[in-house]
Amino acid sequence: MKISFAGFILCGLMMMTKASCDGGDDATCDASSSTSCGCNANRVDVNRVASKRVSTQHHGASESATNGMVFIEGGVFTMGTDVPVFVADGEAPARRVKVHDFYMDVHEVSNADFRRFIDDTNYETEAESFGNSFVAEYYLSDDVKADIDQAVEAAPWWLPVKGADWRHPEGADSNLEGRDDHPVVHVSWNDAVAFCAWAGKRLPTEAEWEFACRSGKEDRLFPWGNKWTPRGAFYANIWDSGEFPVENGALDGFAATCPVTSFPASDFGLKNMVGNVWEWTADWWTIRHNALVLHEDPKGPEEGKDKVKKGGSFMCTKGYCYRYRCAARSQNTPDSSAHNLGFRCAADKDKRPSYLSHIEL
Ligand SMILES: [Cu+2]
Repeated sequence: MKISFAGFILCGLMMMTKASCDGGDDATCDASSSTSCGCNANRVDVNRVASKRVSTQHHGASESATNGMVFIEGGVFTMGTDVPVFVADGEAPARRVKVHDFYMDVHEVSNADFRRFIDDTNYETEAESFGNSFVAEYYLSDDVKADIDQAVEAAPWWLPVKGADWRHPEGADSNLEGRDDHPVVHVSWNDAVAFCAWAGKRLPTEAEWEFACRSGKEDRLFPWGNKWTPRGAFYANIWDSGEFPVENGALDGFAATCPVTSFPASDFGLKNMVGNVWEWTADWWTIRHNALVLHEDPKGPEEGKDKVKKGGSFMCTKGYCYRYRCAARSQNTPDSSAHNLGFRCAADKDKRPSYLSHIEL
């Protein structure tokens, strides 16, 4: 069985730093807690990644095979923040960034969309080939939990669950019934790249993603502003109440994923940019940024170990993992997959495939 436990050792260590972030003002969360496993569950043996890629040729995608996209007019914006919550995540410094026009998926890629890709290509996701993926204990049945090895049981809430993959989000005894319009999860960065290529799209760069998230607003935490629930309304799906990771109040209506069509769209017409599931971006991870120059369509480092993910997920909580902000970021190895990690695609202005009309799910 190919399960790597190193990630859990990391998680275990990070657990010990949890207290520094709990309960208090998040702006004081110290650097050591920034890689908390609330956000990360990495595969460690990255060697297996390169062997499996589908053809990047776009074949068979039809009008109904993809989410709708919105045209996003480029511009200059402030990326990152000078008031970082997680210093070690490289949220700071704020720097001026220019992005050119592009298209962005309105929604996170849904299970229905992903199924079209699989039916068309017979692509096998990395979670399927590894035979497991990461799910938090809170979401598992007793049967599934009983089947998890002792060594893992002793670790924190992220568990490598046998048989967990995009069709079985909570392990072998789960399925997608009633969740066609939920975001696909347990997709690695490599899987996401394969899907986007099939759809004639690509992953957004981190800069594009954050520009899209901010939807024209400067110096705001969320796509809609600074208040989490303006006038008492919910705009996104996080672990909003209850003691993480054992009690989930789900005041926003969802303890796990929600339909990708849920909640109001941003001023740019995008849904669930923060919360619901983490979204892969194209960029390699770095925490070093130069605030002295204007960056034009930055694409991140040439190489790296981890890929950047943005937006936070249904598992993010303010007291523990306040990463459902546009400036927040986290990282995973490109072969990693998890219950709260999905993606959406972007496309170049001049490469917009003809079938990408505005289709609502
Ligand atoms: Cu988080």
